[in-house]
Amino acid sequence: MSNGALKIDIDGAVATLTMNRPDKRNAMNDQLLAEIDSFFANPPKDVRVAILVGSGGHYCAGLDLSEHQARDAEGTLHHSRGWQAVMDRIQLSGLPVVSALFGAVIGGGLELATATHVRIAEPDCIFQLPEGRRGIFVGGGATVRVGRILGADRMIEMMLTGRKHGTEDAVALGLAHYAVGAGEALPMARKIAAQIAGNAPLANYMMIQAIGRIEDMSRADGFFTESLCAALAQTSPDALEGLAAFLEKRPPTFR
Ligand code: 1HE
Repeated sequence: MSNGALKIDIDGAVATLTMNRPDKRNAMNDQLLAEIDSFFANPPKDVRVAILVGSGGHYCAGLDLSEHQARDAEGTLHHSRGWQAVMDRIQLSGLPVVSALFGAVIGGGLELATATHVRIAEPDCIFQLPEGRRGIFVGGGATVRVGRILGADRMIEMMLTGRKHGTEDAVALGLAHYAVGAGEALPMARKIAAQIAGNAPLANYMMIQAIGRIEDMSRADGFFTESLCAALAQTSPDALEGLAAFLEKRPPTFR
């Protein structure tokens, strides 16, 4: 299925979303952003995990600078808030999202990748925040998501210098979780997606919804929220099934 900028392939419980603007290194224009948003706003019923990948050897080269319009402060505020809303939707739609990374993971492309939950990187990845060179600033959530992964100090250095981190650095810094060989990111993403799709849906949902929010809470509120999540998950039918399957030495069958 394709509306143009985003190709959507569904195989059982896994949807693969391919950003399909290879001539522009999958730079993000309003259409691509809207198509990604519309998928996560209303994911197909039987889909349990999404994979996000680019075409033509790149993940995403960030904001489409050729379609960049001069906006006033109010217009830029709304544009940035629009990006943040889409990145939030990706992170919190309830579907776990696995990114297969190669080539450019730059600017808004890194903002996009860090809104996804599992990031698998091939050796040729370029992780960069070159906004300073373009005379602009991040606006798709990087100060929060990349800032929390790297810490403010490292993010400031990364932006000031515009340096490019390679895959090994990115894994050490937490920008990516796995380093794989050339051509291996998408196959590994499929493997991991299938594994995640085999978890109990409510357990996946809790991981995605609770852990990031707990990071924003006080310790006391975090511990209490954790207990509430445990109470919901551990009293669900899937918990009975998961525990019984373990004791009976068989794979679980969840709802
Ligand atoms: C683009 C874009 C783009 C490529 N917008 N057109 N992002 C950037 O600053 C990244 C800018 N791009 C690059 O650094 C390089 O293009 C790449 C490292 C990604 C790829 O290099 P390469 O040698 O493979 O390709 P290329 O020849 O540079 O690019 C191929 C074409 O894609 C070319 O167009 P053509 O008409 O000359 O063929 C490029 O202009 C085009 N292209 N990237 C538009 N980004 C919410 S705020 C977020 C703020 C940001 O994201 S700022 C960072 C923007």
